[in-house]
Amino acid sequence: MKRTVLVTLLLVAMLALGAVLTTAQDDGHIVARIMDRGELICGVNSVLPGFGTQNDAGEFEGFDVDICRAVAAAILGDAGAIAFRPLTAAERPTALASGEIDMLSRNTTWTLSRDTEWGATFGPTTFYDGQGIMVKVEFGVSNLAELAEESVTMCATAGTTTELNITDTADRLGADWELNTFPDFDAIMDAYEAGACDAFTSDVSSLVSRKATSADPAAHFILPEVISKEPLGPVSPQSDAQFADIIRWTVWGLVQAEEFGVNSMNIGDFMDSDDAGIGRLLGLGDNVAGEYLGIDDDFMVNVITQLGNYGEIYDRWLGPDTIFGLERGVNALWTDGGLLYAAPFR
Ligand SMILES: N[C@@H](CCC(=O)N[C@@H](CS)C(=O)NCC(=O)O)C(=O)O
Repeated sequence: MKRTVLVTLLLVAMLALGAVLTTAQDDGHIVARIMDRGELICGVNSVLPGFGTQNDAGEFEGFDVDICRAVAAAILGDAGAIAFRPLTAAERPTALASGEIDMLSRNTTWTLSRDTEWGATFGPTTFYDGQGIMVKVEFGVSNLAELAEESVTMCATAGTTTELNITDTADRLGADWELNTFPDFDAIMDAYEAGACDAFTSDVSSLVSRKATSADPAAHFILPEVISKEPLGPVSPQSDAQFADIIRWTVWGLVQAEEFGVNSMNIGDFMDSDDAGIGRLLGLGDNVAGEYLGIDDDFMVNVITQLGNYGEIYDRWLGPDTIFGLERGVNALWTDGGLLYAAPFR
C-alpha cells in the first residue's frame, strides 16, 4: 500500500475516533457539572406570578420554577439544590448556549426554529397554552372581529413568538394595528396601564396572571379568541442527551404519578407496592428506573416527596385555590380527556 494511502487511512481513523470521543465527552457533561457543583442552575421568569416570580423573602416560586426544582431533586436528591437566573424573553437563547444556565423553564414555546437554531432540546410540554389579547373594558370591544375594526396600538414582549403571531393575525384580518415591543412584562404593563397601549397580547396564562395581579382586575377583558398554539416546557442544550433524558423522564414521572394517584401525602403507602407499574416509576425492589439515566433508581420518590405530582404542582400555583383559578382544560391527563400523556417507564 502506498504511503499516502496509509497516511490518509490513519487520518480518517483518527477523525472518527475523535468524533466518538467528543460525543462521549459531551453526553453527560451538564449532568456531571451539576453533580460537581452540587446545584442546578435554572433560567426562569421573575415577573410572571404563578409561573416564575420572587416572593417577599426573595425566593423564586411558581409552576415553571417547580419543574426545575423537580429536576434538581431527580439529579441531586434535593429540590433546594438550585440557583435561579431571572431572564427576559430575549435573553433565553444566549443564556442557554453560553452555559450560564443548565436549563430553562420560563414559559417558552416549542417551535421548529428554536428547536434547531437555539441548539436546544425541548422537554415534554408542561403547559399547553395559546396566545390571547387583553384590552381595557372601557375600550369597548368584546371579540377579535371588533378589535380588527379599530386602529390599535398593540403591545408585546420582544423576542417572543407573541410578536410573530400577532403580526400574522393582523395580516390575516387586514387590521390596522401598530405593534410596540418592550423588553419585559413590567414595562408593557406600565405602558398599558398608562394608556400607551390599547391592547396587550401574550400567552393566555400570562394575561390571566397579569390581570389577576393588576390593581383592578375587573377593568380588563381577555378576548375569547386564542390566536396560536403555545406548547410551553423546559429546554436544555442539545449537546447533552443524558441531561435531556433526565428532564424528559422527570416531567413524565410527575404526570405518571398523577395518573397512578401517587402524591406527596400518600407516597409512603406505595413504598412496598406490588403493582409493577408503580414499582418501575418509584424504582422499588430491583427496578432500575434511574440506572438508565445515570441517577438514583428512586429519583421519582425524591421528586414526588418534595414537590408532589403534576396535579399537585399545577394546583399549588395555578389551580382553583389560587387567584388565577386556571381550569386544567387541555392540561388534564389523557385519561380525563386532556393532552398529558407519559411514555411507559419500562
Ligand atoms: N411563550 C412565548 C412568550 C414568552 C414570554 O416571554 N412572554 C412574555 C409575555 S408576552 C413574558 O413572560 N414576559 C416577561 C418578561 O419578559 O420579563 C415565547 O416563548 O416566546
